[in-house]
Amino acid sequence: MSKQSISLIGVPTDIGAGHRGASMGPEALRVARLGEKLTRRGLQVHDRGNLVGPLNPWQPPTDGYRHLAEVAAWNQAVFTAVQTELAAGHLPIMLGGDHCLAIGSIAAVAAHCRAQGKSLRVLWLDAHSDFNTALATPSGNIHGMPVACLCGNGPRELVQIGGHVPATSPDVFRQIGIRSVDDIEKQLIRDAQVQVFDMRHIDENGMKRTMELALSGMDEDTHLHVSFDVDFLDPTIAPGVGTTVRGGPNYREAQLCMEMIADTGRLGSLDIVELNPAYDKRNQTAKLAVDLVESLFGKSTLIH
Ligand code: Z70
Ligand code: MN
Ligand code: MN
Ligand code: MN
Repeated sequence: MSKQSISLIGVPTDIGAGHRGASMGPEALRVARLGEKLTRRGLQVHDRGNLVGPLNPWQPPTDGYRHLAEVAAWNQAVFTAVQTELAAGHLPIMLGGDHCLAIGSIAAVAAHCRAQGKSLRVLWLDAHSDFNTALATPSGNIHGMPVACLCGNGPRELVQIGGHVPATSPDVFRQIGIRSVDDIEKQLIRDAQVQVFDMRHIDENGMKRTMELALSGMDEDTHLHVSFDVDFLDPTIAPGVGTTVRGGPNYREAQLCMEMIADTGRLGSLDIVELNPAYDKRNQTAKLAVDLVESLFGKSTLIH
């Protein structure tokens, strides 16, 4: 078998977020040597550089959305870039950037799966469900809405990215680490029957059982996409995010989560999002994210 080809795609945006600074995430991940670490794991790594898009105008929301036109422009670029990499047989890694970029990346992955007759599974590692709508959102920040948009519940400009409406459906998602969901958003999650493994589930069942459940039902035709919001992690180990929410997975739980995903051999694409160097200390959160991504690509402490 030839070397797996990885394409790093920088998406320097904080256009969908409520705090500035996630736009510095791609460079922080490079400074933490993400590319070199994956190369050392025997992967062929191409760094495609950064996508370009509109600057952050830092405006209040209008009609329930903040920066809608700019979010759409960024995601159109993400969609095209991911589509290109998947068509070339490469595994795209988004270096975010705020979580709104998952609209474009997962729309492209879903289109690829439809064309290839593959089934899609999305692991959404996050403190938040990101299932808000214009009516439900307390903030207007679109990084709180990508899952809803991908399921067809959102503005035309975002729901139509990729051309197929809806891009995908709630049944492909497994959300892990969830501990901050708004009231109306909770009802939307229930109505859509999104499978959520929240922190209570992890506390009661352990990360091992949680991941067995979240990864069950996949086969050799499954494309696994991981959308890794760094605020998934407990803020004591990962302070470098815009919104910290206490009570997240600790270092060992996060490692096991990544190792069990690696063991499936099905990983086909990845978003690393919401890393915010403006809130970090000596790039420690970027280094931790890189450490975890190495595990996601098979680095293991196991001897046998
Ligand atoms: C809240 C909202 C959010 C971060 C997503 C928070 C959304 N549910 N925050 N990711 N960091 O405003 O929609
Ligand atoms: Mn190549
Ligand atoms: Mn998120
Ligand atoms: Mn989050």
